Amino acid sequence: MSAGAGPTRVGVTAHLDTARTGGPADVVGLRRLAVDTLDANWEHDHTVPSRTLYPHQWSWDSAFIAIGLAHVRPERAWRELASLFRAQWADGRVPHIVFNPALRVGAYFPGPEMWRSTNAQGTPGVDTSGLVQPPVHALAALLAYQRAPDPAGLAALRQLYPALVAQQRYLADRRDVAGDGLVCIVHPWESGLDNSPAWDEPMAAVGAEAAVMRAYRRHDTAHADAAHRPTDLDYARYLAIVAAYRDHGYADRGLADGHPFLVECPLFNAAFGAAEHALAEIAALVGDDPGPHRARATRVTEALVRRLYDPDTGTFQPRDLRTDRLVSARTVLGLTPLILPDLPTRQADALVVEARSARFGVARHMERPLPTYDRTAPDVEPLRYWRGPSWLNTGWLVRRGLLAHGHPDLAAGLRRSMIGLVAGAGCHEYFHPDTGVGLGSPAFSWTAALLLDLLAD
Ligand code: 2M8
Repeated sequence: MSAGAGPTRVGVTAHLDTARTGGPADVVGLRRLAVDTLDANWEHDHTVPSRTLYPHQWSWDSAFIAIGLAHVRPERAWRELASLFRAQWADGRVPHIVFNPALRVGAYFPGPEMWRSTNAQGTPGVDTSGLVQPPVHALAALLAYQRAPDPAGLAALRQLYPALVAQQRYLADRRDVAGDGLVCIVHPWESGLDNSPAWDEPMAAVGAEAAVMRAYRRHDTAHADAAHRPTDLDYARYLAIVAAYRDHGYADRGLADGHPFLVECPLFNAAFGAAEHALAEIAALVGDDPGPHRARATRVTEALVRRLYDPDTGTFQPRDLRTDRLVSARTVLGLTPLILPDLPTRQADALVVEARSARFGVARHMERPLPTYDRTAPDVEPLRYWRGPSWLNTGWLVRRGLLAHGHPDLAAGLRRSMIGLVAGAGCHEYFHPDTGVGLGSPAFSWTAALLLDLLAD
């Protein structure tokens, strides 16, 4: 572990109490910390998620970051989104990583030499990955404008609108592998929750051996504790899936005929539907017709309920298209369809029950932070990345959903708990779901950005 990247040991009770005092000094200090973190991670036209672990530009990170920047540096919020969309491919896909050419080879693994994006059709002039991430960008653009509604913001929104529409069109036209109105992800990295237990079942079918990793040098384990990161076997499988997609020219035709990972993810599709709701509002602001966006949003919600809602467990589950079965692990992914304002009451109520259960513990006065995985599961791993720890972006999404469905008291509890995490441990990448100890990068951009948003609300 590199200097300064170690866990910060602060008792959860102490920092929740700090946040509960909520005095102006706390808020001023926290805001300062968040702004300093974002300033330190700013890189000419975008913000890196972390200087050490993730030194390039990441897609959904930039969306969350723009929401926070809008509170303090609105001009940067628009530059953040504009730089990401400059790397959009001709087919509309927004790549999940945009590589900074100024960085040395090996600054991140897997780098451009693995992706070889410029060999594919219709790619921009910069090296990128060929995958996508949850399309939270239209929502981010709308929120950025609402948080700083000035003429420059409106002009930026107008400029971004066609690119946001093209992003949705790519997902709808090229990634509806099952033809059921939902987007299929072709790699766990596309979910953003890379090694979530939700992917264990589909990943088990991907042929690879941990030994493959001896041929490569992982970058992440040089900067973070290997026990907190995905395993070598996970990485070997990640690379096998990247190679399969890349060698297919990143073409989406024929994916159903053998691509090793094909999954419909509830969070990804909730973001896809929320994007149409946001685009309807943006359309009204920029003088376009909101009607088609509203109609598409309705269809996405219907498809999510039809295909991914599991009435037996009362939550949403990913569907593995290779087996046509819902996966069984209960993760925070299942709660995120709450962000859809038109989610039917039956499903919304069931998700609130799930959120309040001992598995996730959302409450007016939360005893512990929201985990990313059922904390009662025998295989929960409180230190390992997306297999238990608490992350601010998933909490922020669930909180939005609770507000959208009339649960301000639960939303307030979740907000306090998230602010308490940062008050106690700093702008860490993720946090221990029992103790609140800070884990991963100690200066992580979306934690800082979403904290700013929570403080302002
Ligand atoms: C993590 O993912 C990257 C691969 O994309 C990695 O592990 O190297 C995830 O937490 C993802 O959600 C996030 O966007 C990215 C950068 O913060 O890091």
